[in-house]
Amino acid sequence: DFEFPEDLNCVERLLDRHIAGGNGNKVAIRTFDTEWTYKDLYEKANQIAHVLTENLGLVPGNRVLIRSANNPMYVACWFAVLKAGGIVVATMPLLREKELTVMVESAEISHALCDYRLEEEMMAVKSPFLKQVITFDGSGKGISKLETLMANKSKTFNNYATKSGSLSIIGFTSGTTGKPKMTSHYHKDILLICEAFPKYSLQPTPDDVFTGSPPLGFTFGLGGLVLFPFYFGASTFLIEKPAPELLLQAIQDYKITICFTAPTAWRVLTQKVQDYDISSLRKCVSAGETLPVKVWEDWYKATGLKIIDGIGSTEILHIFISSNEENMRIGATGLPIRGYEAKIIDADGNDVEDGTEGRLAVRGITGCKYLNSPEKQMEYVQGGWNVTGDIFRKDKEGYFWFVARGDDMIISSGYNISAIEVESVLLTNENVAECAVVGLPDENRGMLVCAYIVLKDKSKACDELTKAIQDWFKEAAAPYKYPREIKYVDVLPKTETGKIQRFKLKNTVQA
Ligand code: 3SK
Repeated sequence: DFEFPEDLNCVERLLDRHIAGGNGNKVAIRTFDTEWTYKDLYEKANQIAHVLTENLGLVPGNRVLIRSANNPMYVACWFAVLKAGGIVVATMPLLREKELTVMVESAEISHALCDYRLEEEMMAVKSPFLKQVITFDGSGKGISKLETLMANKSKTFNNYATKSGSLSIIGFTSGTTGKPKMTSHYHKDILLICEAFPKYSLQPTPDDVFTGSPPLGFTFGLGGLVLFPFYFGASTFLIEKPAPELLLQAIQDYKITICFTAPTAWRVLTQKVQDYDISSLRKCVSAGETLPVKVWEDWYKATGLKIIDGIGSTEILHIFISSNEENMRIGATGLPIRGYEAKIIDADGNDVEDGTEGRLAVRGITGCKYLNSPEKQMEYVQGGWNVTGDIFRKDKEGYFWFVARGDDMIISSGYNISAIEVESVLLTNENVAECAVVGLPDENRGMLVCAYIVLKDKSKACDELTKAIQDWFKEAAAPYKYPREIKYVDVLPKTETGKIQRFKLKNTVQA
């Protein structure tokens, strides 16, 4: 299953094959407003590929930025760039001029395809690398520059003859540490991940309908909402602004069978799900952050469905540890999936005994290939193993249990305290809507546990409530873990993929 020919353009497997196989009339993408068949998608991708090569001077190997929310034109542009031999650099729609400039300069981006509704920040980017910025209409209602140029182009295109080891995409890490890195993946990697997580955990069929909230600029979303559905000849439902109510509406009205989203969204979906008929749903996938047991249990009680947790990374491309309904252990992230091995190592890179906490290392069919950063590459890949920043432990049966992000351990008075664990306890308090826990420097204890809390009712914030939460915490978990400092905030800083940016909280406090 993991063998692909040397001559390979991944678009042939994901898209063109369905046309050649007579499935062109099958729906590939739906939104609340529109419906595209595989033939529609194929023809539009071909026309865009013509525009790129004939009007915009794209040559194979050029890097092309795509800036858009999740919509059908985004997907057509993604396929078109690869058909033309370009390399896709997908971005999150909310990025600002400064962040876009960093990407353009570091990835040497020559072309940008941008939804006209997001053009202001894109047009402000000034870089000698960027030769062409062209807008399209992701809303599908009007017409923009790209659509005008597409109008008289042929609906067929001879794909550029890439190799299985040609670069296909460049992904920027989401910046939880504040410093984005450039990861790269080959054409074969795009197909390899389709043989891994979906076959292990989802067993997709052409009848499946995928949906979810992650942006396509995040490889979790790219896999779950484009690569997996199309690899298996299924269809995808895209939502530009995936509020929980819209996800539930889509599941009900469009008979969604597989949904990808993050733990925070699963929590909110649980509170609203009783108002919808979600009987079509058969697989629920969570990644991006560790899934609290309470979220899993509440969703299971409300729906009878077991959320499949998983951990992946932009470096590896998609999920590498997960589970399926047969082997799931509640609270564990799971087992290495087909195509991957994982182990726990200590700070010197030595294997540790089962049950001991340490750094998670993984190797398999895909792996980290940082661009322009040999030092970072040597740091991340040691002896063939990709050493993630996450702290896990493995039990005797081989299950991996999340402990903390590598940088989320708080060492206070000699105790190792997981910020994530303190957060998951706090989340079970009736007053707490959201929280983030960080360690602050402290003369006596080395570090002090500090919780930033978003209250369900912010008018309740007062010293008495702080004392009540602290006393309650000491009953709910080991007292040494209790947050000695509590700060009430209206919102928590998050990346666009929903990860809490704890480093920002630490920086605010130290400043
Ligand atoms: O954050 C994750 O767990 C993840 C999952 C799938 C693909 C990519 C990432 C970063």
